[in-house]
Amino acid sequence: MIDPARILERLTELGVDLYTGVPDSLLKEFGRHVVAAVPRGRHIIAANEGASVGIALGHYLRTGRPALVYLQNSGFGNAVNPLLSLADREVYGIPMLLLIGWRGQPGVKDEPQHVKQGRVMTAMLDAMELPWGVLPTDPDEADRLLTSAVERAEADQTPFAILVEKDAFSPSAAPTSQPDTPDLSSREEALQRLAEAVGDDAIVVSTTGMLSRELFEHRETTGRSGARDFLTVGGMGHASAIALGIAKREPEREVWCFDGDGALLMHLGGLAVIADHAPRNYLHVVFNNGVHDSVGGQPTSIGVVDIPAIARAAGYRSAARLSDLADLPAAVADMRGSGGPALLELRVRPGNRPGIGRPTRTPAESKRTFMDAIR
Ligand SMILES: Cc1ncc(C[n+]2csc(CCOP(=O)(O)OP(=O)(O)O)c2C)c(N)n1
Repeated sequence: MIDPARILERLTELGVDLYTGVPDSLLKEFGRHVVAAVPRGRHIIAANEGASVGIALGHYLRTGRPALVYLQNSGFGNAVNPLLSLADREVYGIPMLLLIGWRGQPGVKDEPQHVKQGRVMTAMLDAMELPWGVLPTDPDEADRLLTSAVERAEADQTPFAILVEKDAFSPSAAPTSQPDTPDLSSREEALQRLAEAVGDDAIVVSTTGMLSRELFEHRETTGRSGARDFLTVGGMGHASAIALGIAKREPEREVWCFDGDGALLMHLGGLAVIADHAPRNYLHVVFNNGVHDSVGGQPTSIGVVDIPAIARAAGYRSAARLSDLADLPAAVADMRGSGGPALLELRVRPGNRPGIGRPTRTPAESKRTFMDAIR
């Protein structure tokens, strides 16, 4: 295993002085170290992976130095467009390092949504004609790879990808800094109370990460089938669009999207399209814990955002914020009363109960059950 501090030191020696990306569970220890050790002026957690390529590109234009972009391979698709149509050596030719958490690496057991992306990862890099390597777990070899990656990126004016395998990093010595929010409920408790207030007849589209796992577990422990839940296990940021697609063709039932703040920011433009097109049965709840909780608790930029104000400005019929779960039934009644698209920001604290289960149905089974249950 490699100490994240050592990687950061080596990158600094190599002249890499901007860090940007979207957090990943495999890069959790590296990310924790970057949050603690790199000053805010040199570390930008981006809304999505494509935006972090943009930030790295801008940084290079002004400084002539490569930035490091970190991401989970789930988010590589978001980065493909700016990589190929801007940073590529046949376009502007922008040196940068891509540090990619390799979920679903062949031979390593992982969740269904990671298996295909993991398997095609190196073929995608080859097809894109990007130079790449796998981060060695021996620290000296890792140093050598980083050195040659920066040299190659600069000599060939190209992004260089470094794949990171599971458990490559040793735990960072950096302290975890989480927002201090003792008065707020946990996401799990808020979710359970919301699920009860929403009732069993509605359709629920839940966002990527822990929230979907918590919803699945809640349905199991309360003896519900969860048949009308669609768990957005991959495609982070798209739960609200999926809910829109369903709601457009759903004449009777309510369609609820249970979203996260990181996921909301990832494709924030969707709010305007929802406001423009969603029918009255579209009801949107954002569980705002201020962080990417599911992959290690790194902050999102939601702290500077007034979510209800943004929703209203985008054209939602109503929007509100709630911190005390005692007010939840009234808030749900208000959303129903105003009609959708309506948004509720639910302030919750970061963190999850250890040992939350994972969906036991395959995605294909869930799809069939869901389609049968809502037809
Ligand atoms: C496109 C993409 N990028 C990154 C990830 C990794 N990832 C999974 S969950 C998650 C955090 C989600 O944060 P948020 O929406 O705020 O929900 P929370 O985990 O805080 O409940 C991330 C970054 C992913 N699955 N897909």
